[in-house]
Amino acid sequence: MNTVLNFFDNKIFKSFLGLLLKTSSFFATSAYFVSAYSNDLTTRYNLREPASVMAADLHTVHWVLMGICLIIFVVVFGFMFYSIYAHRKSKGVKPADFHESTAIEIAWTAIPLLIVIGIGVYATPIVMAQKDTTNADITIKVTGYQWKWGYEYLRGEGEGIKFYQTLTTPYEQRINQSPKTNNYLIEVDNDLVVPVNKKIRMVITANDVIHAWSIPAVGVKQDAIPGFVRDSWFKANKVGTYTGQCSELCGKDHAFMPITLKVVTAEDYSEWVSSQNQSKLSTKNIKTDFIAEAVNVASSSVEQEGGK
Ligand SMILES: [Cu+2]
Repeated sequence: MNTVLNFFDNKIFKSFLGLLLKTSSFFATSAYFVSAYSNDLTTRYNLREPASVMAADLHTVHWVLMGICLIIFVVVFGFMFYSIYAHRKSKGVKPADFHESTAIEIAWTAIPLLIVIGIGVYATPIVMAQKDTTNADITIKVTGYQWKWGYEYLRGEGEGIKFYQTLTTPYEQRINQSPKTNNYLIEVDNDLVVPVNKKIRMVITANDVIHAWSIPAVGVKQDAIPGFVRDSWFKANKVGTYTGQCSELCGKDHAFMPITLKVVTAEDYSEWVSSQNQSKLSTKNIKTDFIAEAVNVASSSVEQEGGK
């Protein structure tokens, strides 16, 4: 025990503490960490700008944990490099000789354990909140296919709407035969449209292999597993278009099945729903027209054949 007390009292430890203070104040005042903490960095370096409370919470957890990791990193490596430098053999330093210090062993078991428990207590409520899919305003089933997404509005306003979401970036852009646009590999034929400030429950599954449905801006990432149904939810609090990618390696076109979520106002959403229902009716009409036409052609050709 005495060794430990002497250790904390000695010159090396004190100068190490000084070095530690200097390093941490450098990091604390650096523009990078200030802007990272206030989430002002461009999305190029930071996480996507949050568009839901859940995503904002996840950002905070991310930066708090990064902070804890940084402190541990600076303490451990700072101590190590300082010791190596200040007590080098060429200065004639004799290594200290002490073994089996109960106090130190208890400390290096208890401190990490407390850190881990602390992180658990802090992060668990946020993880649990991600699983709470009750009281949703709209329920949408999403199915992963090689290599596109299928959507089906199961409950709430828009019930019955069904469509596929496929990449529209031309193949020529992928093979560098035409210039790439800003929406390269994130543009799709049909956006997933949802109203702002409504709880959307996503029922997630797959048809062939494991995919993962993810929109970072609203804080959702969930594996889509064939034969299983998983669910997740989000409540976007900003109107806008948010993109994501299939996040589970699913085959040769894994990189070419983006997800595009369009968050609109309640009025725009109602308008979208009625336009979808209209187009569904008209495709039904086209289908019936087409069948009638085919029957006509067939019967007329039969008549002609018969006439010969
Ligand atoms: Cu996939």
